[in-house]
Amino acid sequence: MPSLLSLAASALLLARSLHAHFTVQHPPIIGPFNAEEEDSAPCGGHSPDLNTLPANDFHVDGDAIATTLTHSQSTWLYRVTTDATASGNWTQIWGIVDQQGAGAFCIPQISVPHSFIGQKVILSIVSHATDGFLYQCSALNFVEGIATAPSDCRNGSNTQGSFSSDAELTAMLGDGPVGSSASPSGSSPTDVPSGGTTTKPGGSEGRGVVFTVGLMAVLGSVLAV
Ligand SMILES: [Cu+2]
Repeated sequence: MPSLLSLAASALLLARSLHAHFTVQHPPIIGPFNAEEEDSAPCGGHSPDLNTLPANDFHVDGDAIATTLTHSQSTWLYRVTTDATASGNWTQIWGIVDQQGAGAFCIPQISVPHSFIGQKVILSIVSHATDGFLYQCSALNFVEGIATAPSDCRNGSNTQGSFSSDAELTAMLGDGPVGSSASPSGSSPTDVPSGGTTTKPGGSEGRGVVFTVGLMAVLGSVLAV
């Protein structure tokens, strides 16, 4: 007969594994997904090798990143590197986004400079939420053109996004730290922005358009620096 302690331990394990932090629907991740390792930089517990990984086409004039968050708030960093083992040299490909509300969250048309065409990279998606920093990766081939947003690019009825800033996330660019080992306890990792445009999901299609137009302006300023 199992002891009370082992029952409690099992329950705790189950609760932990059910708490997925965040998952990625598009593009396909370097997997398998492991919630227990998701706080391990830069790829949620995986040690990628660009030389052997199959890569997914990502269109430079617009392609989607779709995630699902179990927390009620996160800021997001989307960064890429040509470093084969994802050990540094990170470039930001989109502005820092603040997500309010748990659930599906998709940026339908992320665009990058044409100079990226032909590059094979590791995309690292970093979430900064209430329990710290979380990571997932995907291997990408940047290709010409624009993609139609996949069917799994959608937004929950409760989620909204706006541009924000997050000094701890931007510190992970360039040859800064690949990830943060900062303990989530003690500090308050969530800074709710006071300014910026906020788009409300009034149907995923309309929202996508608003988001894209707003992001274009910010992308220009980010990449012009
Ligand atoms: Cu979490």
